[in-house]
Amino acid sequence: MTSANRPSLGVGLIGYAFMGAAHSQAWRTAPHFFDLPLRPELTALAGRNAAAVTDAAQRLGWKSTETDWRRVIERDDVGLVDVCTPGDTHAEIAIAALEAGKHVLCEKPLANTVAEAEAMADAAAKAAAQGVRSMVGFTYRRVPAIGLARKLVSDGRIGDIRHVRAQYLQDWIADPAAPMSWRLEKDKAGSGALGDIGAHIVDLTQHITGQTLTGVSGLMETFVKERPLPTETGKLGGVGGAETGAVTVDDAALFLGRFSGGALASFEATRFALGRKNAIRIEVNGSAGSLAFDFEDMNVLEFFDGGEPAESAGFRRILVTEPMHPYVGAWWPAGHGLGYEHGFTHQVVDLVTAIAAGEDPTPSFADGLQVQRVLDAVERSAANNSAFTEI
Ligand code: SOE
Repeated sequence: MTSANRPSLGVGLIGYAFMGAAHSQAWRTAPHFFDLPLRPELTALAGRNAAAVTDAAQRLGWKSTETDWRRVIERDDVGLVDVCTPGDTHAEIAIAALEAGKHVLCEKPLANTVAEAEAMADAAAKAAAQGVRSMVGFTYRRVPAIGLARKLVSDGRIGDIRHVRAQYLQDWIADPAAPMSWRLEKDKAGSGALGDIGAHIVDLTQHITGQTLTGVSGLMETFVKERPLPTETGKLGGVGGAETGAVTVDDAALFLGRFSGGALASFEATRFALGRKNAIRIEVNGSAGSLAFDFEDMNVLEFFDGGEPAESAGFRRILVTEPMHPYVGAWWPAGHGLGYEHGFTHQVVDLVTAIAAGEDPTPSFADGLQVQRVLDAVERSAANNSAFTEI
């Protein structure tokens, strides 16, 4: 069968800002580089402002628009709903879509509260029994170097894991004049650095190690409590005016954790690490070796093999661009490298492949709920003088 006569999968995307644009390019690109069992159609894009959503649909390649997400779910030509809205609407949209028999891809963090995430995971389990699939968008799992890190751990190359050290460092609001955005409002985002970027390093470290966090001790801070209201919005940030609004989420969240296999972990999620733009740094130390990753050098994984003679042992830089590395064979010759957007494309590939195979993709809504429980435990710990809080 040629890709043109594969069965189609109509996609309805809700939201078209930063994440909507990233998902749009993934839906457009995936079938051109990967041999997908279903042919994604960019069927409908939803947003509340008719003129803005029409403009976005033209730019991003969507065939039609809706101004009410409910209409997308009602459409017979939509088989999958992709939720790229702020967290306060994830539960309502995703549950309605699953109940209508639509597969769902939902941006991270899964929800704003554990209760919402539980309701979503319940809806996903009921839908799965009817063959309806769901996935939460922890897209960095699909960076080839992260896939290789997970493989090296599961192949035993690191041995028993003793330490996990994870940081997600950004600086886009380090300037107190940086304007308000929905990401700084608790009602819309649930939490700040903790949920937006801390959620990624919780998911990534659990994914790489194959273990889960069992307890945490946290510290959270909001350094700038009042910011200019935006007169213009950008992908992140924008332009501030004279009026101000209250920041109701954390600017930084730090926590210690214990993993189910006995490893001790430290986590740091901040939007105030001046000069660090999107530095996801993960280091794992085991009894047989160590691994280190930094997203700002995302095509590289560092590996220290503890079995090598001390005289010549040292961290080696593995350029993760060989055709046998995860996903890489579909792209460019060795050494040419991938970027941020490729993780989203790989996410579409894995989701569509699972749907066609009648399998549940990962990370599931249950995985998203487990991350939500970690975030909630960090918040409770921070509110209780960093008391160790079980998950
Ligand atoms: C903003 O902090 C953000 O866009 C996150 O929301 C994304 O999940 C992350 O990939 C990049 O930073």
